[in-house]
Amino acid sequence: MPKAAIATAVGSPLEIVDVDVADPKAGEIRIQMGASGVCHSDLSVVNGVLPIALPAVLGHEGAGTITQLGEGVDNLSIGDHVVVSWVPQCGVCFHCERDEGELCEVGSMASMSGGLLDMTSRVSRDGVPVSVMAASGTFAEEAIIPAIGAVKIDASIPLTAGALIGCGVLTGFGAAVNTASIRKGDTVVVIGCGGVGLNVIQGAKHAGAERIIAVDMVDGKLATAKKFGATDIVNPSTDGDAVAKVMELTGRGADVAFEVIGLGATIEQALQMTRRGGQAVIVGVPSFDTMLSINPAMDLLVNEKQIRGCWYGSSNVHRDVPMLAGLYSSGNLMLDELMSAQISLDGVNDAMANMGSGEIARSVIVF
Ligand code: PAD
Ligand code: ZN
Repeated sequence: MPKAAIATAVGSPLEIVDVDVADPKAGEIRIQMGASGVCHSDLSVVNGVLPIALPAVLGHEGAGTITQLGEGVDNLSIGDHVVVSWVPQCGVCFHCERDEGELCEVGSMASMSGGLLDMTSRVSRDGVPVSVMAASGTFAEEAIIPAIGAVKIDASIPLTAGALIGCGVLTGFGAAVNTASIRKGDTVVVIGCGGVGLNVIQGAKHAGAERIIAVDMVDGKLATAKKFGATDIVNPSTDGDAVAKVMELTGRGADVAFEVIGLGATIEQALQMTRRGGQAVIVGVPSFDTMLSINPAMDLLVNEKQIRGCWYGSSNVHRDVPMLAGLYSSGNLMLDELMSAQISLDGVNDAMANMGSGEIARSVIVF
């Protein structure tokens, strides 16, 4: 029986248990998980910030090897290495046709349901169904996922690197390259320099940003941010108010400010740090009852600022995963540097507890 890390109640540590994983239905595949990153969104389920039906196998940043094909899957083969997409993308719905794959109608419903495309999960424990996070559930030795949620990568790419692409990189890099409108020479601010924020930084650099101001409360995170391309660093716990500091550094504010934490206060800061005519991009996931205090007349009208959300880096995974894997292969995407610790499935609770540490960018479970 495969082992999986499941959340049973909000506020309780994940339990490592044996689970049953049924055969893939039509249009699904079984994968043997090779690696899974530990993302803040997993911790947000444990904290109750992200509501999903429990018990549930957590994990949504994974890559593995296909071991079984459900009926009708003819574009993938047993033995293929695949990155798991936590929004399965059908390619033909209203949103996919408009290059908004991250909003795929079929995949979004599944992603929120705790199950797969038919809203049911293939995982159970002692006969009781167990949900899977985001149509994936990558904290498990085996998973059944929709075939449209799998993207083949070259076997030369380590599955650890593939896993990181699956959430943190697609989201962060995509926030800079797809969601935001960064122009060559722009000044950007990235508030929150964890696993996702570091990828916003490397994406912003790739998009041609000249000045990248990293904001974080932990010096170790800021030191890593510099390695990923930050040109300036601000630690509000020692440098004082982050908005004032960014204004002092930039004169008029940033062309684009990204919030990559998930707090109302820092989202408001991102908007305040944005220059007239600039853009604030929300990447961090706040609790669902968070409300903002913004001044529509001044900020949105007179100063013509834009505020927009970023779901999954506005990524078309079938296009962007191979593109990112290619950048990694050619030495133009830092993935090995992102993986600060390789752990076993048993270490997942410690990894979540250590997420705030300055030494950790991303912990990766290796199966
Ligand atoms: P992380 O815990 O690795 O990083 C968060 C960073 O924020 C850490 O470096 C903290 O030190 C820093 N931080 C916390 N509070 C403050 C503060 N008040 N001021 C400045 N810095 C602070 O998380 P992550 O990078 O894995 O995820 C970041 C967020 O992105 C989180 O909310 C997660 O749920 C969200 C996310 N969104 C999507 C999406 O599609 N939009 C996808 C994946 C993750
Ligand atoms: Zn994630």
